[in-house]
Amino acid sequence: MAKAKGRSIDIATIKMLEKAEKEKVYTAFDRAEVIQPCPVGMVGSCCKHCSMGPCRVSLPAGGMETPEERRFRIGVCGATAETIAARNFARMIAAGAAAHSDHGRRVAEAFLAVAKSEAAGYEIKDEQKLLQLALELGIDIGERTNQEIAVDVGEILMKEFGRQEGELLFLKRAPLKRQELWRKLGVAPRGIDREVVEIMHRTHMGTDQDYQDLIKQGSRTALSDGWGGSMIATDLQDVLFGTPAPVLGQINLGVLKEDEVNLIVHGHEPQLAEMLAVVSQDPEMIEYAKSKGAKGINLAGMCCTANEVLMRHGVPIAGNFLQQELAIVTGALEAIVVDVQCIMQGLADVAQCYHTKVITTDPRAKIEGATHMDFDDLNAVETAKAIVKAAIDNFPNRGKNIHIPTEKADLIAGFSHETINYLLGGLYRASYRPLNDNIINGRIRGVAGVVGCNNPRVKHDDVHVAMVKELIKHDVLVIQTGCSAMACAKAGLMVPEAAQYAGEGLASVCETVGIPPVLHMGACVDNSRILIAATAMVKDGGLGDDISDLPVAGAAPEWMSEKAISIGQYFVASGVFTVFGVNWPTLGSKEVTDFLFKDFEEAYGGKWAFEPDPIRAAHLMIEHIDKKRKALGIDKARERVLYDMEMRRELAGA
Ligand code: SF4
Ligand code: MSK
Repeated sequence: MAKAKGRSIDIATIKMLEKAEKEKVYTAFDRAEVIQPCPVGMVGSCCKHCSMGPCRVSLPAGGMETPEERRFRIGVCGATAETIAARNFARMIAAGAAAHSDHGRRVAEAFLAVAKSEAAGYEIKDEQKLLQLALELGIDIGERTNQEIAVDVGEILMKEFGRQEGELLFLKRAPLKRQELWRKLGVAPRGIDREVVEIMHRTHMGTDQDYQDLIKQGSRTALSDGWGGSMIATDLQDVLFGTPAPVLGQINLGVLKEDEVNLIVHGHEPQLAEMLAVVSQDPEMIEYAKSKGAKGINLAGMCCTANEVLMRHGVPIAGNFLQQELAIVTGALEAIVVDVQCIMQGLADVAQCYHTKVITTDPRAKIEGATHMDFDDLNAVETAKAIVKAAIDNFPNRGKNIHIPTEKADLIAGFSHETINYLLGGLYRASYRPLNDNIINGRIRGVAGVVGCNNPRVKHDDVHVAMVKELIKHDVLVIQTGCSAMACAKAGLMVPEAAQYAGEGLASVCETVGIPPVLHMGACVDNSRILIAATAMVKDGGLGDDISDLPVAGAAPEWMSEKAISIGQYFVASGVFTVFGVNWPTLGSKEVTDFLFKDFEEAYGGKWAFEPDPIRAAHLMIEHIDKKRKALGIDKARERVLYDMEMRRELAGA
C-alpha cells in the first residue's frame, strides 16, 4: 500500500498498482525502478551517431573541470559536449515534429478522401470552419459545394508537408512582429518534411558542429510543427469531426463497467476513434454484445485519442499515459485498440496475464504479441465493426479476478479557441476583449498553458496538480492539453466548482462567465490552439504587439515524450517562457543550457527553464507573468483588486 501510494496521487491508480502487485504483474512503475536512467544519456552527453563511438563525454564527478580536462572531454571525431548535447536535442525536436506532422498528414489524407466521397461513413461536420479556412487560403467559394471547396483546402494543406521553398502558409496567422522576427532570425520554416530531414542531415556525423546553428534549425523545425503539422491536424480535424464545444464528461478507471464489453481506444489520431464511437452504438453490435452475455458496449478513451472523442462525442476517459497498463489490470477490459504514439510495448506483456486483446490498427505501429487489424479510412465502418466484434467475442473470456475502481470525476472539456471567443464575447461580438480587460484590470494575473505527459520518474499526476493549483491560487488562468489535462480533471479542477481553489480575482471571473479556472483545450496537436489563442490576445489589443509581450507562460511538468520537446521549442520560439520538470536533456553542456535558458530570451523573447519542483516552477511562471505585466504598465492595476459590491456588479455586467 505504502509503495503504491508513493507512486501516484490518484486513488484509482493506487488501487490498481496494489492489485498488480498481488497478481505479480509488472508495469511501467516497476520497470522504472529496475531500469535506472543512464546518467550520461540523461544530460545529453552520449553520442552514437557513428561507429567510432558511442562516445560518452560526461562531466567529471562534481561537475567541475579544468580547461585542460575539457580538451579531452570530446568524441573520437572531436565533437564537443556542446555539439553532442545540441545534436541530441535537435534530434528530439525532429522526432517530435515528425510524429505530430505525420499525424497531420494522415488527417489530411483522410480529409481529402472524405472530400472526394471516397471514405463512406465520414462527412464534413463544421461548414463554417471549412469556409473560413477556404477564405484564409484564398480559395474561391462562389456557388461551389462544400466538397469541392474541401478538395482545394485539402490539396493546398497537403502540399505544406512537401513544400521546398517559401514559408508555411499558417505562419501568417502569427502576430506581424513575430513573423518579421522569424524571418530576421532565419527560422521561418519552408516545408514541414524539409525541416525534419535537414535536422537529420545536419546531425549526421561530421556535418553541423556549431551548437547555436543546430539549435537554430531546431527552432525552425519545431515551428514547422506548431504552426504547420499540428495546426493542420487540428484545423482539418475540426472541419471533419466538428470544432469542440464545452461538453460534460467523466474521467478515470471508474468509467469502465462490470456488465458491459469494455473497449478502450488509445493513441492520437481521431479517425479510428470517431468511427468506433459510432459503431459501438450500432443496435446490431449492441445486440451482438447481448448475445455474448454483456448488457452493452462501453467505449472509453486513453491518452490524446481520449481527449479527441471526449470533446466531440462525450466518450469518457479511462485515464492518462501511466494508466494504460492499469486498465488491463482491472481484469474487465476486453480490448485496447491503439493507433500511434505513447503506446507502451508493455501492454502486450501485461495483457498476457489477463484476457485483454491488444489490437494494433495502424500499419506504422505494430507490436509483437498484439493482434493487428488494419483500420482503413476508405472502409472505416466495416473495419471498425470488425474491431468492435473482436472485443465482444472476447467478453466470455473474462477471468474471475475483476476489480474496477469506483473513482471517476466530472469534467468540462472542449474549450477550443472558437469556444473561448464565443464564451467571453458572446455570439455577435465574439472576441478575447473580456479576457484582455480582466488581465489588464488585474482580476486575472495572466495565462499559463500546462501540458504534457506522465513520467514514472516522478509521482504520477502529483506535479501537474500541485503546479496548476498553485497557479490558479495566484489568479493565473490555466489552459491544458494532453495527459496533463487529464491529471487535473481527475483532481476535480475542470468543473466550475474548482473556482474555490482560485484566487479571488480569477474566481470572480470564472463565476461570472461560468467557466472552470482550468480549461481543457484538447490533445497534444491542439497545443496549436494555444498559439492561436495567444495570437488572438495580441490582436485584441492592450497587451503589447507580440506573443512575447503577453503575461503568459508554459509548462510540461511531467514530460517524457520527444513531442513535448518539439512543443516546448515552438512555444519558446513563439515568445513564451516555458518550464519543464523531471529532467533536462542538455545539462551535460553548460553552454547549450545557458543558450536555451538565457540567451534565447534576447533573441526570441521566450526562453526555457528547468525546475522539477512544481511550486517553485509555478512561481517562476508567476514571476515571468509579473515581469510582463510590469513591462506593459499594468502591474499597478493588480495591487488595487479589492472587491466591494459595486465592483462585483460592474464585473457581472462586463
Ligand atoms: Fe563519437 Fe563523433 Fe561518432 Fe559521435 S559522431 S559517436 S562523437 S565519433
Ligand atoms: S498522449 S505525448 S503522454 S501528453 Fe498525447 Fe500524453 Fe504526452 Fe503522449
